[in-house]
Amino acid sequence: MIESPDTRRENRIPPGQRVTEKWPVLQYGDVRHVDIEKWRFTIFGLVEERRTFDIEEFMSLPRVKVFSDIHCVTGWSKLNNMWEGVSTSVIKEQVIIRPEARYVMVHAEKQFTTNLALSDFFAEDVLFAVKYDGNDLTPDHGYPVRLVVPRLYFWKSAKWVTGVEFMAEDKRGFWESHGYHNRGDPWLEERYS
Ligand SMILES: Nc1nc2c(c(=O)[nH]1)N[C@H]1C(S)=C(S)[C@@H](COP(=O)(O)O)O[C@H]1N2
Ligand SMILES: [Mo]
Repeated sequence: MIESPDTRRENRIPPGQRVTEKWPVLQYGDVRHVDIEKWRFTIFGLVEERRTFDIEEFMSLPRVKVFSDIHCVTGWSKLNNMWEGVSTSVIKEQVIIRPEARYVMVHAEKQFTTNLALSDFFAEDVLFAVKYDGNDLTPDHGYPVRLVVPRLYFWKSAKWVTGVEFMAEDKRGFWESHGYHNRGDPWLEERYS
């Protein structure tokens, strides 16, 4: 099990955040209901050969558990979350990434995107989660697969993920081009830009 380093801070609540016990559901538009038979996960962009996984192939990749806190830019934080899924380090082993690649765009259903620097994407506590607290994700929290980036605001944690694109230049994702910060470190209050 990997403990996100932020969970070991003496003060776990970033500035301007309040703790909630509930788990709010937030996204642009409606909850997506993914047809599991048609779902695919594609690794593309600056890779030697793109790879596509169907649900069975994705679910048979090695798993990791990550313990982390959630910080939403709207002001709520939810502590002590246990995720299980595929570490981004496992994704890295599935392809040969070209040396020019420095950023990723994570893609989700209905054209949702979010961008990350490679160093944030490959941090040890980042995973494509398939389970929360031992159960499959529910549709409203991203079933079948969501990204979890514990050390950045939760809008980076794309629900209903369909793939990841490696890029040489940074490009803003959905919320990042609608006024949110490009990176989103909650400890620096990188909320809007
Ligand atoms: N596909 C998709 N993922 C998304 C979003 C979205 O609009 N679409 N919104 C983000 C935002 S702003 C937040 S706060 C979290 C909320 O996740 P939750 O509903 O599981 O709490 O999902 C993130 N992931
Ligand atoms: Mo959000």
